[in-house]
Amino acid sequence: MITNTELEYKGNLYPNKIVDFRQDTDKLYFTTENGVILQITVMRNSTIRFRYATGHTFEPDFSYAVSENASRGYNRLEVTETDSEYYIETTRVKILVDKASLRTQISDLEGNILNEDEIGFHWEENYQYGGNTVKMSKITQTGESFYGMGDKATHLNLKGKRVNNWVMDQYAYGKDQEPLYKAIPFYIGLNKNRAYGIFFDNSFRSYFDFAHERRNATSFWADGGEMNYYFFYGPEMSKVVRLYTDLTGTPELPPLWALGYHQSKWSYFPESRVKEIAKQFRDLRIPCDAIYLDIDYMDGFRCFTWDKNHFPEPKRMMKELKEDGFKTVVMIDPGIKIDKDYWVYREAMEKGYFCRRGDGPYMHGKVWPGECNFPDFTNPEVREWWAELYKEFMAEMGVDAVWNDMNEPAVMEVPGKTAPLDTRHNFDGHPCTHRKAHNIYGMQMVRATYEGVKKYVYPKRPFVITRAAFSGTQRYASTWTGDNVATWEHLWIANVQMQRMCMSGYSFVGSDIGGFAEQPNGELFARWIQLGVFHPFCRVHSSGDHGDQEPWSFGDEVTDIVRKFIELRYQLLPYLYTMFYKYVNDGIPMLQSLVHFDQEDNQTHFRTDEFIFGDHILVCPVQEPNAQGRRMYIPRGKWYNFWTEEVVDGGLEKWVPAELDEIPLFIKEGAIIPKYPVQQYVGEVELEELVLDLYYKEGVELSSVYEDSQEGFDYTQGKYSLRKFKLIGKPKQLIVQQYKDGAFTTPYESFRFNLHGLPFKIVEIEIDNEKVALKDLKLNGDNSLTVSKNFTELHITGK
Ligand code: MIG
Repeated sequence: MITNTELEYKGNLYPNKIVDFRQDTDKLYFTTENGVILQITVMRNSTIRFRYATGHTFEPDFSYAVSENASRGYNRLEVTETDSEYYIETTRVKILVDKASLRTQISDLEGNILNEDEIGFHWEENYQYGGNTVKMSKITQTGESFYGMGDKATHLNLKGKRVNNWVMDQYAYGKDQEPLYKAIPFYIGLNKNRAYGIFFDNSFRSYFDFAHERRNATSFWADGGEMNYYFFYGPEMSKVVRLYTDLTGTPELPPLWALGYHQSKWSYFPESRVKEIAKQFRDLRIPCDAIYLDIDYMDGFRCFTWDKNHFPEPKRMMKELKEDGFKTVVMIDPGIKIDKDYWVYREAMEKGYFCRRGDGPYMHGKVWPGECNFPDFTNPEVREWWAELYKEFMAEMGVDAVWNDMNEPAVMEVPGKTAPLDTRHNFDGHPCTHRKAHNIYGMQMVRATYEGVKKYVYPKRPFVITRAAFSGTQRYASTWTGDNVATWEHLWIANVQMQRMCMSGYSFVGSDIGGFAEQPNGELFARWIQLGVFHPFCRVHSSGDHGDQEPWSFGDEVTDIVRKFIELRYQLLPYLYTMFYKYVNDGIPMLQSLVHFDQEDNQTHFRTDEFIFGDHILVCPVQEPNAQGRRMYIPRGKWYNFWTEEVVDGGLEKWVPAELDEIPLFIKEGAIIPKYPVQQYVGEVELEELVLDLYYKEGVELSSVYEDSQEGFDYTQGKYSLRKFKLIGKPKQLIVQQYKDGAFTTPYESFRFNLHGLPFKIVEIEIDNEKVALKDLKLNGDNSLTVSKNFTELHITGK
């Protein structure tokens, strides 16, 4: 028997033939006979937006992901028409729209196909919730590879995988587990040395299939909303990443201390324990800039309160920590304890700021404080209120920074471990249920936190950390990869996740070094620290029930190794800060996977372990126990082994020794690496010189150093110092040119050049056309010389 319901179900629906075309400046509208409208917007020469409506109507155009500061503008937009197709051309791409099917095909101007609809846009009506399941399928090219997608704990190259985006608290997740804490629906395709990117700006649960279900098709779809995606063209992968990052934004520069080493635990309390940890760092001379207070500092897990027994005088405690060079970072969760005597709860109730269920009652759920209500951070008024809650903490008590946890939101003991799907949200004036708001809920929470922290730590810079994130969250906060495990496999996962996040526009990221759940042995902890000091955010954090996880918890040998690597990080701070500056200003990822570094070399397409820290340092973690080294791929070019100074020719796999106190580390030839002295915390030591480790190369190489006052906002008024160095190496001569920009005066007067790999003996030195007698030079031993920081051209001649 055929029932009515079965008759109504229409299955997949497809656009049919185009009956109308209209252009409105940069927007082109193609309407089909059956009421589908394709809107193509030329955002930039290489950034094109595709948006599809069914039933002749678009939703209001609104996005949490796209940055207000995204660049716009193009140099050419031409539309032509044949009997069967429309063609749209910019200076970089050509888009074909098929009149009979609405399918599109994008090629470069030489006609090489970059990306092509297979079935293209199609949809299914959603009878339960209304709206559509919106779908897109593209042809997968033979040899095509896929990258990106945020925090997926799987092979860097996504070909053959299916993933989905629904931010989730995933305690002790495993390799390939899906979904995790972040939703970043952005991928990069690479085929025949041409890279493009697709960002599906849809906050509903979304799915991506990279030639998994069908070998020749890549598809993506979402449970609701619109088919709304941006296409970016390279051909360089680095350009695709920059275009995506420009669209979704970058953060401001953090205070430099945020790039130091941070120590956390669930939880350090009472005050005496916090002090004891801090003292150990100083006694053992292990640099550390921040100490974290997890949920137990609160009074009964009530946000914005203190447990008076464990922390009787938080203001004094934080002041004393500060005097000793420690910043205090405290946790704030979204769940507000239902307690009529608790002011935050009362205020939110009075103002109607808590989320409600479909039929009206408040949404409640159990978290650490017991039964809680949850503020609707998608309401701008709620965000303003939340920001103000930080006033006392930051401005009066002296809290330095905040981490937001559990903001997926994570809810205990309920199916789905989050808010029920009928929970209602304001969505900045576009009311909806949790189905649409879930993936951006944590982002809006941390956005409000960022606004509050920024306002009340002023004139200092805000530093905020979030666990949940959607595309664009990088504008507000740094992030960590959640509750990982102290296993070797998780060391592999951490390495892949950091690279993937960096490729997905989100560079300020780190893992819980050593693992959150369970306990590492000394060897695993040492190997993880060696990797973690090369991650943009560097913090040890672990759960309370699995033993101690401080640098000194694993015996003297490991303590020394940990100190050595944390010291190296502090020496590299100017290099790391320059990486951050480039990320903020140009969208350049702080870590580059090898495929991002050299996409022309097919050998890089399936590599996961090796990566480039910034643009000149090659790192490859040791990821198994009892290793005395490992095989790794050295990318093309010449590289100096950091430990031995031996020069190797890349483009090959190589065994690299690395006992427990070393990690395979290489410096690209020609690099000039700036270094600060070891300090116990940022700002401890007055800088007397800037060390520049120069690695000779025959040929030309560019390096730069960005500096400013490390805190505050002077840098936005031109008070920064950007030095660009051009190294020109010849068989018997080395030339270094310096171009300086910005009005910041660095505290030191001179550079100390350490010249590595110089193939000649120095006989003459000229600075800005003046010969310097060798006897007048401050030569600090072999090939190390001190030069005024103001030079513009240095000639070192040899024989
Ligand atoms: O349900 O605050 O990922 O870093 O230590 C666990 C306690 C809640 C999860 C976070 C973790 C944090 C822990 N939190």
